Amino acid sequence: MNRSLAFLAVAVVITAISIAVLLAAQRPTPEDTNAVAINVTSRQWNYTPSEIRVKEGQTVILHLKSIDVPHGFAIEEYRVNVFLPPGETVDVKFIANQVGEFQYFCNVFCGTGHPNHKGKLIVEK
Ligand SMILES: [Cu+2]
Repeated sequence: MNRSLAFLAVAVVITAISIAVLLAAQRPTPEDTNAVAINVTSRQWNYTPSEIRVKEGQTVILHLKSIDVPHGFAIEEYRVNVFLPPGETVDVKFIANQVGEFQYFCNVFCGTGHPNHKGKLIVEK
């Protein structure tokens, strides 16, 4: 009896920990109304969308996905630099606190069109 109660208690604790870990591992979601989430697809040799326009101060969440070969995604001014394994979604989050136009580009050699694999982030006042 005591043994099964102990077993039950352990099972409950393990379940609770598992749920907590799963919740913590979930992708970031817009936690304020000032946040914007954008799906970005990467392929040889462009990003869709090729232009991202946000407002100064917005929290920007990008859900990045390569649909063919390994690519990268970088925005130097925002210290964004991630690797995109094909088929996986990689999330990036930053606050658009610099106004202007910034290039996002692929920094993983992905074929002959690699040098032109880029897009534009526009942060407006
Ligand atoms: Cu690329």
